[in-house]
Amino acid sequence: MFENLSKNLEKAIKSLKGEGRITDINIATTLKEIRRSLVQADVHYKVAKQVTDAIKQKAIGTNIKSAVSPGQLFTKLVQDELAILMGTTHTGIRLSGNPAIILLAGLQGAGKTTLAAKLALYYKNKNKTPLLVACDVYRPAATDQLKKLGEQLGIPVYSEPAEKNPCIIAEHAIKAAKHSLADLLIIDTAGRLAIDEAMMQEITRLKKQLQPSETLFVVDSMVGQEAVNTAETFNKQLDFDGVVLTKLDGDARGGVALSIYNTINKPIKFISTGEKLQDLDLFHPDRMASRILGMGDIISFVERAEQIYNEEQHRSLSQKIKTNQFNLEDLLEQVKQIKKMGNLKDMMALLPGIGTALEDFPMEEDFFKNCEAIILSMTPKERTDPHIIDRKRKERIARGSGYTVQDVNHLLKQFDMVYKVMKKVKTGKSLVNFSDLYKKFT
Ligand SMILES: Nc1nc2c(ncn2[C@@H]2O[C@H](COP(=O)(O)OP(=O)(O)O)[C@@H](O)[C@H]2O)c(=O)[nH]1
Ligand SMILES: [Mg+2]
Repeated sequence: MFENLSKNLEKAIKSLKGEGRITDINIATTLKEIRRSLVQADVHYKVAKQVTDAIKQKAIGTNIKSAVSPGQLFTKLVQDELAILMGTTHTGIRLSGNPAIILLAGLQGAGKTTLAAKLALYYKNKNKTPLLVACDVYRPAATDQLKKLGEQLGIPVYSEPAEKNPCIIAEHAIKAAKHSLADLLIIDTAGRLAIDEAMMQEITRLKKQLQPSETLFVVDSMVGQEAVNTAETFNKQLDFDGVVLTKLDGDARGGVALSIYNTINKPIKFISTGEKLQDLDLFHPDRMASRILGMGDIISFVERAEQIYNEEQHRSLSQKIKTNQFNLEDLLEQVKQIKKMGNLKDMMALLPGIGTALEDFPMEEDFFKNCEAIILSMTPKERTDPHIIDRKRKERIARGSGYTVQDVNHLLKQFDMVYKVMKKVKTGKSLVNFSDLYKKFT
């Protein structure tokens, strides 16, 4: 996410690292580089200038304590300014009313239907009982898409194929929710390729009728500056509550995330970072800022991991890592858990330190498929003590799992690498114990 921006900002700040103190002169180049990085990321140059002016003012006025290098101080100042630009702190989602209603709006292809399903999953995991509502009445395929997603998640979808008025469908959906004891309606609506009057009227009517507790504007972050303009138009008409940025896993440059709050003064509430239904995070400006500066976003990682792991598992895993007893059985368990969390590389990127430690680690999806089958063909003894696996055992395991000896070797080599990373992490800042981490950062 925002790789170029991160790289450029890091480079800009690095150029300052050697300096003993901050002066007007020695930060001039760094500030220019920061401004340039922001503009390259598609941030309006006026906004970029505003950011660097603020950083300059604070930097010049700060006494550097001996414990902090100018580079560190500068990183902190840039981080703070980026966070301010994106809204400073997280703005919560309000779910009031019974059922509570979330209305989604945005152009076609923005990711509304996908988001509807992601939100339903997100709130189901928080013990809500969601009902998805198909109000895109123009394309039958849109209802099918939502139904398929609902089926996948085991979450009901309300639709009326014969009804062409989304306001009526929504009204019936409220009755259906009350009847089925659903306490959260998530309403997927129709978008157009570009803004048009009919679409605006329809969504405005829906909002007026439903009085949702959250009206979210969904926008594709890869569209760049144009997305900010679209948000402005929607906001004028609809006065929505917050923004959801989608497709941040793509090659979005970051401009939308950095400019949208500044332009329309509405908070970004969620970010969607992949096609998998788990790829949804609450948006925290401060965390995003530290992530952009390559400092990782541990808290989001922990939050997602927390949905999957339980305390007991944390404890026994971290104990094993501490005592170097992490074995293939644990790896198998980890692989299963990681699969549930979504894309592993993305998850790892959230971790400072681990992200770079695992950079050269070949984590193809195939590895995980092979991994499960191969480990399952091992005896318990082999799983806890992989060193005993000799050529003969490898042949047996290969036969049993339907893979080749080469595959078994590959897996064992990978395990060895994971083992080494675990040891490294253990001796470093111990980032693997999720529960400790969570306590530390919240
Ligand atoms: N990579 C990626 N693809 C996404 C994301 N959100 C949605 N998509 C894809 O974008 C396309 C359009 O999404 P859809 O939900 O149908 O958009 P809608 O027209 O607004 O309902 C689909 O192919 C989705 O799979 C995301 O966060 N990352
Ligand atoms: Mg749709």
